[in-house]
Amino acid sequence: MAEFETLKFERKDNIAIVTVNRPKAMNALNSQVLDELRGAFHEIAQDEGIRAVILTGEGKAFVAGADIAEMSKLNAVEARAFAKKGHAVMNFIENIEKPVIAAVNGFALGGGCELAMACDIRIASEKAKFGQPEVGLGLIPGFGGNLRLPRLVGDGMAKYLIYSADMIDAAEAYRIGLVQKVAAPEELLEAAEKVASTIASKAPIAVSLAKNVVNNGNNMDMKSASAYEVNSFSVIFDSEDMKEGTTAFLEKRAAEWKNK
Ligand code: CO8
Repeated sequence: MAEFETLKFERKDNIAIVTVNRPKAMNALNSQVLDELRGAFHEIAQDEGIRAVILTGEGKAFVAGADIAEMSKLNAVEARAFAKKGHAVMNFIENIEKPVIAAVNGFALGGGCELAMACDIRIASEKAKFGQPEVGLGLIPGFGGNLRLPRLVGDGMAKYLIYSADMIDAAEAYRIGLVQKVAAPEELLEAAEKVASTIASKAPIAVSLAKNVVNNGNNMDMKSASAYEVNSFSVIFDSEDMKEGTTAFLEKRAAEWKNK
């Protein structure tokens, strides 16, 4: 596995665990972290043995945003390049054909909340805090927050959070549907690993196809999305794993997946 300066990249059986590791700067996303995240997720995308991914942060923060020190010096052309780099990373994570779980251990602010939202599922520590503080800095969200937050929690709540820059705790994030589970801080990774292993025990080809249909379906009108689901559903009937899953059920035994 590749080595990184700002990330820890580990493997536990068929689960990859990526930890943003810049705790002195609250894991803020500078260009190097964004480049390394892209590198790690490219490696994960190509590794057939990895069935699920956990993304977390070292120390008090998940990620406390884009790096304000780096950003404060940018002109418009450089800011565009930085925003494009951030979007490329978020889009890559969002569309990688493996489930990605954010284990939000602490502050997920600005670009950090945007990074968590690019993941498929968010599990939060009771200590986690979420927010889009950009307007308080004279900025607007720039790594997809204006786009993903309304899709996850609805326009009204997203606008409230973005315009007010209010920070919310894990319980409120759960209440509004921004996170799917809350765990005690010391049990967060265990909770994320449990969800990751449950998903990893299902047919990988089916999980990745479901991800593809949910993601693409979200960006289509209902009629096109319906046709897309019908076609995707039928394609899987030519997979070995569909035959294995249904046969194993009928033979009352556990399925053995081949990812084919
Ligand atoms: N960028 C750079 N450094 C940071 C960041 C950040 N986002 N957050 C924290 N740090 C640094 C602090 O400057 C401090 O450094 P030092 O020790 O050298 O003084 C160190 O991390 C520790 O932070 P604090 O002392 O502030 O720790 P606290 O526990 O008191 O507070 C907070 C923790 C609440 C997380 C606080 O640090 C904070 O409010 N951070 C900033 C949060 C924020 O505003 N994030 C949004 C940034 S903007 C953004 O993400 C836009 C995304 C789109 C970009 C588009 C590009 C064009």
